[in-house]
Amino acid sequence: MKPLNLVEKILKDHLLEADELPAAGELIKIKIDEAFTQDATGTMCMLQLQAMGISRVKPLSVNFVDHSMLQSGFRNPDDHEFLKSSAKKLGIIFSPPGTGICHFTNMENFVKPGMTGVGADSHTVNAGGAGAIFMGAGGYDVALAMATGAYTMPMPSVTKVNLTGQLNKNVMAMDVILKMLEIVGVKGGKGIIFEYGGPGAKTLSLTERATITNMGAEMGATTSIFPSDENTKAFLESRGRGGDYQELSADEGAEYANTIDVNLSDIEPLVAIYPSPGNVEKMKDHAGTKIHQVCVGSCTNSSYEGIAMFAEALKGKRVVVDTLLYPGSRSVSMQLADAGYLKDLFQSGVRIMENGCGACIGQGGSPPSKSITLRTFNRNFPKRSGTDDAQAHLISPLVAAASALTGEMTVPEEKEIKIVEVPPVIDTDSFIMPLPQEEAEKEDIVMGPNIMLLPDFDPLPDEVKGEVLLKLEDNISTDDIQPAGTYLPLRSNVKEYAMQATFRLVDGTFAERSVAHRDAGGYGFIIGGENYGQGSSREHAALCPRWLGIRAVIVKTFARIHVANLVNFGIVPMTFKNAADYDKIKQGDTVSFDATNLDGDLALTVNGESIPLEPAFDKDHIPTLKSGGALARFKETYKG
Ligand code: MIC
Ligand code: SF4
Repeated sequence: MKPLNLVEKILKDHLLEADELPAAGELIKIKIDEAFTQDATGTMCMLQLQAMGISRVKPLSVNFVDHSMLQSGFRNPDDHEFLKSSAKKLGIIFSPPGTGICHFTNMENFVKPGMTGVGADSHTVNAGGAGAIFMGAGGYDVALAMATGAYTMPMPSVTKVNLTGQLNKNVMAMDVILKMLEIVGVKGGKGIIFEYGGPGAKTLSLTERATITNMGAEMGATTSIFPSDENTKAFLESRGRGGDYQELSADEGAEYANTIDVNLSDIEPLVAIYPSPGNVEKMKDHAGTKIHQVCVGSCTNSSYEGIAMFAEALKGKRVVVDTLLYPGSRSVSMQLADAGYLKDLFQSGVRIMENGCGACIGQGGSPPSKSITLRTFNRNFPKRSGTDDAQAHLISPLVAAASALTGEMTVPEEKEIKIVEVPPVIDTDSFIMPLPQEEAEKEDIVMGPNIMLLPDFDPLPDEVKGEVLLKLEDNISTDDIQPAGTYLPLRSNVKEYAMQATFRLVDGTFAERSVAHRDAGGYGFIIGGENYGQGSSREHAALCPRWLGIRAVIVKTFARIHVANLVNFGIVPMTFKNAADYDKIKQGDTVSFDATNLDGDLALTVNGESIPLEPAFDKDHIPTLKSGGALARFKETYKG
């Protein structure tokens, strides 16, 4: 038998409707062992399950609350109630606010080696640290996975990352993934699963591995994975889950599409300079730059071990800039307390914040105007911090500690740091379990006044004609399209979220112009450059533009999750056959395309010229596009 790599083994084990794995790029349908949402994407997901008429989910499912926790007003708490009551009724576990960041809490409690999963959040890939294949997806795709236990995606190719050597004392897992970003870039991971291995992998703990797989999202990768070995076992056993362990690795002689060699011993402290996780530079080249704030946490760097290293580096000294800490979970916070670190951190002047996403998604913790903030987070896109003219650079917890003490970007000293070893605190009591089916039938779903039912969208016309409402550059992120931060309380209300936020930070007139164009019978177009839609999985970045009348997005290249979301909301995603044609189109141009045969040659007519296009959708998605979106198509075809 042909030796298989780890990705092939797990995918083969989960194949539905086929016996063999397809070639890279072809669609693959797999069984899903776990599906989850978080609050900022979850309410849409629950609305979609309602619209689908689903009364009970199939795979293990969890609704986490970790993003929208400021609760300044009724909207966030109403969303939480909606998620809790939906969970109870539909058979979903509910993780209430304060329990922890979805990816972190998921790893602590639910992920097992060899599992497959989808989550309505791009950093779902975090779970790859435990030898599982987990992917970020839009809310509709997660709702579908909850309803059917299946997920369809383009078969990725597998790149081996061969790790050798060992981390230096002032270098952390964060620096490893920054190194990968330096090598691969923010779009180089598209269509790829990175399979880590080699002797260096054995030197990394499970939480260090998760830091690395987590930020695979920033390379645009489908996901990343580490083998399951003694370190995986140690993590699971420490959480009373030894029975969930199985050893998993690639077969001897397994093949890979590509190999990247990384010697851990060669890595030095790195930093991703604002405004992209891909702008990786050496910390030492920035040493001495004045900073104004330090934030530690996020799903990337909020483990007990990471925070304990941070606390040890600060011990007995005082931070000189505003320093905020967001632990990954209640369990991590309790472990920090048991070890005495909470007191140490308070004594060092650190602000201990809630176990949640917090400043990472602009829920408080914004830096001052024109300042520099250092963050152990995974994204530093423009304006994401909530302060338009502040710059966020991404760093490891050790760089965070060294810099918080000096008020300048500082390379940490190379010295041994020993952390206090205390056992993790098991926190399964925080979860609210679903009701048994009979009781669930009597349960009502609670929907506050801000929660708007999903709009019905019309089918695609044969001739799509209208105006180019926006022309954009390369690397437009979903934070540019549909900002989060202060707009998060609007996640359950498509109309308000679209009118108040869509492209608001890029062009404040977009929403009003689009509605006027839509109401006059026009179909809106957006033109963009490379890697359009990078970043989060938020389907609102497709849903809200669709509500505003956008029917086609034409760019040089798309990011993976966003293109799936566009299809799900009936927006036709296409790319230029010749990238140079991008220059022939201006904002305000009247354009059209013939959508009668989406399987044939596609072209955009602009100023009397025909510009050839390529579909960015798969042939199988044509019926969805024609029906006006995935929900409409589901209702037409689903047999239960
Ligand atoms: C993010 O980090 O951008 C988010 C907020 O977690 C998103 C999900 C969302 O927009 O709700 C993500 O990464 O998918
Ligand atoms: Fe939350 Fe930030 Fe992680 Fe997104 S990247 S899930 S906002 S901690």
